[in-house]
Amino acid sequence: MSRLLLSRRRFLSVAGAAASTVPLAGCNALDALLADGHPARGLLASANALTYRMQRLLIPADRLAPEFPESEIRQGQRPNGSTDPNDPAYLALRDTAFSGYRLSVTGLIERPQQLTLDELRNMPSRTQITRHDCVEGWSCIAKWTGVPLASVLDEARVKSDARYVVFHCFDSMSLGLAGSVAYYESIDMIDARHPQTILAYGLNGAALPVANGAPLRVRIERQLGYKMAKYIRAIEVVSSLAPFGRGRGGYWEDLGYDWYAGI
Ligand SMILES: Nc1nc2c(c(=O)[nH]1)N[C@H]1C(S)=C(S)[C@@H](COP(=O)(O)O)O[C@H]1N2
Ligand SMILES: [Mo]
Repeated sequence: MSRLLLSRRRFLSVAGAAASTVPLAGCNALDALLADGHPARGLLASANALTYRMQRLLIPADRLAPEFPESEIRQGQRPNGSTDPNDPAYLALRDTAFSGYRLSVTGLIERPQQLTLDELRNMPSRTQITRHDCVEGWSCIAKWTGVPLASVLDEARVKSDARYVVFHCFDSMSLGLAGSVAYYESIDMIDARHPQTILAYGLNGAALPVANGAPLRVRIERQLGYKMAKYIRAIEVVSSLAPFGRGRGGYWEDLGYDWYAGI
């Protein structure tokens, strides 16, 4: 048994070493190596596909990320990325304490939903104290409260051809001269149904602050920080990621980050 575990770890670290040719540039920095058309790109993309397949193959789908006692919460959750969106639709909702907010759930489901915050808060909730790891090299332990994404998906009745859940956000990100695009992210159905994957509306015992993604942000505890979309406007269940952005599954992925950011 221990031999099996050892070789599994070894195997993962080999897969990880291949994938880690992707430099861990910060959330704010991009590397020319990752630019479109660079020959390293295809290699990096296939290293990520390998990591993804290996982790999915070798790690049980429902393995939990570590959870911590209250005493480990040393500071507030450090806000990062967008912290104060100024998109008009967002500002209008924020100014009314999000009373007009509706989470739209669409795509490959039988029952499209428009959920208010009260409806989300009235569903069974989960609270977890977990560590958030950002590619910039910092981490934070915080307590998150929200509704399991699996419950929302069950209400919506997911169709059998569903493969991914896409999160559409309110905040737009600058692409320099190319203008701006809305932040978006995506995960597979395994992470979507993972018991610790929650749509969080609470942080450290209070309402989720604007800086951390109010009114709703996702927690995907076995992946890196950039996967955890804040300011969620809509959830779309899909069979392909090709139609969104540049087709790589997320704002940062379209700029070169790994789609599968498993930790
Ligand atoms: N909508 C949106 N979600 C986002 C981001 C963002 O800029 N916009 N930044 C990501 C990154 S890089 C990190 S580390 C976390 C930061 O979450 P926090 O502000 O609660 O620490 O949110 C992620 N989700
Ligand atoms: Mo991050």
